[in-house]
Amino acid sequence: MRLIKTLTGMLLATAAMAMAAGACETTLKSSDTHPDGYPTVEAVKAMSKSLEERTDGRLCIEIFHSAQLGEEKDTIEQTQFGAIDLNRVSLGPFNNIIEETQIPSLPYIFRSVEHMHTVMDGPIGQEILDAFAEHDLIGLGFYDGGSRSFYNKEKPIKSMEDLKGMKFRVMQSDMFVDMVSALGANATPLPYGEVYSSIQTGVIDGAENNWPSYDTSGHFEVAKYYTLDQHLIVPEVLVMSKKSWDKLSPEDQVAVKAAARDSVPVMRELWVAQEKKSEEKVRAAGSEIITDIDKTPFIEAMKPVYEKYVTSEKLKDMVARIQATE
Ligand code: GTR
Repeated sequence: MRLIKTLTGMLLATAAMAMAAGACETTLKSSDTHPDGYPTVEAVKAMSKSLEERTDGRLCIEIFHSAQLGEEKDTIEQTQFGAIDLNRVSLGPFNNIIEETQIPSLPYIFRSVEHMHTVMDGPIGQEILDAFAEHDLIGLGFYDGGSRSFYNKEKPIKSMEDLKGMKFRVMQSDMFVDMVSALGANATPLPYGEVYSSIQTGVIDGAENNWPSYDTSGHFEVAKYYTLDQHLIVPEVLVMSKKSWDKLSPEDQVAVKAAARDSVPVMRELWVAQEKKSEEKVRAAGSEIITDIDKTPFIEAMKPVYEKYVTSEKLKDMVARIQATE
């Protein structure tokens, strides 16, 4: 009797330890380029918790943050092959693969973050998520990426004139290369992890990103002039490998979608707080923030980008519907 009691006690203790470690029957592997604590990473942790609850412990997620599984472009390929189950990425690196993702990535397409939310939470967002299916991926939901602006190490940029001839890193998307060219500057597409040293060594003068990335990447240390021209409000996306998806029961597929949905409000709340925290940090560290900038010439300069990328009737219609969304 005593032996049984001891054994039962040991089993319970092991189970408790396993629960504490977040163990579950099947652990899905998820990638993120950002460090632990970043809103996207924390949101996927919230998703894991919800998923574990919704599936009675059948599924949970382990997050490989800080680009442990590679840079975004490579991890997208690995997700398509099924070597990575889940991936949290910007829509930018999908632009060359899935044309629908170019639309919410167009410069100045959204009037505000609220406008972006209304569009991406509605039927247009769903059409874009559905477009992933033809590319061995399942689109699960959108996260926020704030608005992206230029920063550089040379000088305060106060107008489009000041951008002339400067070299900026962009995400690996042809459309972003054209966007920078249309502004009179030169673009170099590079993986995120190479930006810091490329600015430091002068391969590029700067890059463009949102407050939290400008902060947590440390780019503010090497590029102190940040001009809030807000040329992009690119949503971020959470995708699952179609290969991993197909292994799940229909019931668990429903749970994955629901858990992803549960994580969106968590992400949005964390995002707002992080933007504020990052802004305070980089200002205190001595970054010079240029807010007084006329965006009109920037918006006008984007016409050739729209002409080059918004070509089919389907994409033109999507742009028109976004512009008509209140
Ligand atoms: C960040 C985004 C990342 C990555 C990075 C970049 O804002 O959250 O997913 O795309 O920008 O510029 O590569």
